Amino acid sequence: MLIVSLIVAILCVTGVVTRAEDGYRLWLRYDQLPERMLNLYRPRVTSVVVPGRSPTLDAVREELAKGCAGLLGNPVPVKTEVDQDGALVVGTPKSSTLIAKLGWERQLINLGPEGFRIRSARFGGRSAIVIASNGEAGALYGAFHFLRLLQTSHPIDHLDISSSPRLQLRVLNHWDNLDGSVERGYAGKSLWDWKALPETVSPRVRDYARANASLGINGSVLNNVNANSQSLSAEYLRKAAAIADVFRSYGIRVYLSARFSAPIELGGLKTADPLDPDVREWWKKKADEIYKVIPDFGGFLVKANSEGQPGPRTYNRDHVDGANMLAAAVAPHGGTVMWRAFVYDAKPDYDRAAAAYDNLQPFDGRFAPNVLLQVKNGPIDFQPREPFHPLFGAMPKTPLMPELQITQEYLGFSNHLVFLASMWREFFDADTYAKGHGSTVTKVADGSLDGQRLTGIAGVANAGSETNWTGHHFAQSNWYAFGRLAWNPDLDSRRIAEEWIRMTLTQDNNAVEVIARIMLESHEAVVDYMTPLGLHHIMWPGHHYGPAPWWDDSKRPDWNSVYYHRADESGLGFDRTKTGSNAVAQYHPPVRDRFARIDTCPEKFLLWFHHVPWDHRMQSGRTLWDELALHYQRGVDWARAACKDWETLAGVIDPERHAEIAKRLAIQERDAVWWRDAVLLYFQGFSKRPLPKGVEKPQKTLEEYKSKSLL
Ligand code: GCV
Repeated sequence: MLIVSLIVAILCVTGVVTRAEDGYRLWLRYDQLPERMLNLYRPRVTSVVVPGRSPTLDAVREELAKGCAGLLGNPVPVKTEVDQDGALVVGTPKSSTLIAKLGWERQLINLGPEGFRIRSARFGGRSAIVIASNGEAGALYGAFHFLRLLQTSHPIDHLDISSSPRLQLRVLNHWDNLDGSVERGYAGKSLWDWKALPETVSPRVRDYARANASLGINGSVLNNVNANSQSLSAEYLRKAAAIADVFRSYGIRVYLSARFSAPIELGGLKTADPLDPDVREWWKKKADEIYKVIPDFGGFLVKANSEGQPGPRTYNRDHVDGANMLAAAVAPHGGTVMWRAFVYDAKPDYDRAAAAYDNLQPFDGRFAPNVLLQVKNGPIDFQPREPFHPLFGAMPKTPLMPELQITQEYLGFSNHLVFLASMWREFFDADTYAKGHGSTVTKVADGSLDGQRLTGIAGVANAGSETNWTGHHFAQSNWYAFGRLAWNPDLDSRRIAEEWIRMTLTQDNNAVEVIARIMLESHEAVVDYMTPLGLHHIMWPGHHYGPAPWWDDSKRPDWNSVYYHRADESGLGFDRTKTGSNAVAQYHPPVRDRFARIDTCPEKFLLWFHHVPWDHRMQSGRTLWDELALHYQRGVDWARAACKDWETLAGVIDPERHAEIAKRLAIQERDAVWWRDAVLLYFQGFSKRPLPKGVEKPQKTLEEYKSKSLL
């Protein structure tokens, strides 16, 4: 004990252990950098020069002064001119004559109002670093980018960086209810204290905006897609406006989820039929009212005719009628409508995976120009792994906006460490073959495949009222990764992980290596212990935590696990080929053909597309049953190893976060074992085969696993 205390004391003195941390500062900690970097940076960053006054320029100045001073461990004064080497000059050609004189107009125009240029320059013989943009938001993004360079120990002596976002609308979707609860939220209550608003706006709102701006996120939908009409009432609009007032300086627009039946509930109309002139007029007036209090309002997000929500089909109209009516209401103000494609009917013998495509694809080319179709990454519902949604590549005349889920509804809530960048990378890189080889989802999303004028991406937020924002400290990395990929969907997962680790956890090179490995392996590992080989939707119903492959009690067949895995004595998996639902036909031919043949279907999607005999020979030479069991065991082995690896980092990571993360890793290990045992015991009832060598005996009986959920 004495030795341990002594070691910790030495580490503290040498600065290896930082003070205890609660995670509130996210990746914007700005603690002093290691000595080796200070010597390099200090002479190059001596003052901050941000001419001009505006809320955004003030935010830039404040962030840089605070960030640089913290990182460099000495004051970095704010000045009005360049009077020594090492000035950081920031702004737009309008706000700064220094920048105007550089002659960068053309380059800055090409980068757009959100793009930026960071370059080493000289003013009157003095060395400086310029962060310039044609818009103030771009200057802010550039400032955060520069801070990231320092935070990640990037050389800064010969800077020449140009960057602009690949997608226009980079939006977080909050599934936050007006009573403060959050649907699928695992980090406390809503960030928005509706009761206290508009008089009181929590300081967290500003810190949330800063965090988003540091990534380039420029929109936030404040309320749940399962919307309450009240959010559009005059009272709640004033509350939303108070939030928008804080967001504005950080380049973030407020959006609202609109309940389609609001004209009835709020307006007292008899119908919400989108072709009814009174209904159209109501929405137009509502939009006018919103823009009066929120002049830069982004627009509406709509979940219509899905999971009990009202929509145009309630009135025998179609999705185009509904979306275009709302689009017409916000168009005069420059607003957009994000219409969700998450629509699936409960018809007999229907394949849910085919539903969104069947419902929406026929409308390609008919939506108004300010409508985006918001499509989940996969055809079912944010599963640990899904093939890409077949709508990507199937609607060339419609801007498609991917919807990713940052909150871990099906991925162990805020208890499991899963770095989602790897999963999203797989999605972005998927080749739709819509226009031949190389027609990746990225190109559909960034509009380059079909020449879209409007582009966007949405992430279902994982931030809540808990001090560290996301529950699990590592869940912060998924918010971070979403923002980075929204800016540049080509970014490499390792780079994102390493940036986040250095900014958030540690600068220790060995620790960065260990943590990056854990993060990069985590998605595959979680798939291994939850739903390997293409299994999906076998979670406990309702809350979706833990396994319940036996579930068959829900009133809708497609809310039952047995609907998805189709286990019987002959084998396992959902046949989506010609002999089954033929949902595979929704993909373009080379993809379709590869998925449709059992011998060419990637094994990670095998049970998604095929009902496979238990003795089917896998690429490894093993039978399906043995392979499946070994995947589950591999997931458990990884969870155990992650706990051990994490232990070795005590003394490198601050004790507070180290202990909290260790606790959650222990839960993850327990859950992985539970998943393995429950699923294998259940499927063994069909396969009638013994567990292969190397797979541990289950810890409980199947009945015990069935008797209560893991939560
Ligand atoms: C907001 C899934 C979730 C629901 C969610 C829905 C959606 O079904 O379980 O909580 O509702 O997706 O994306 O609309």
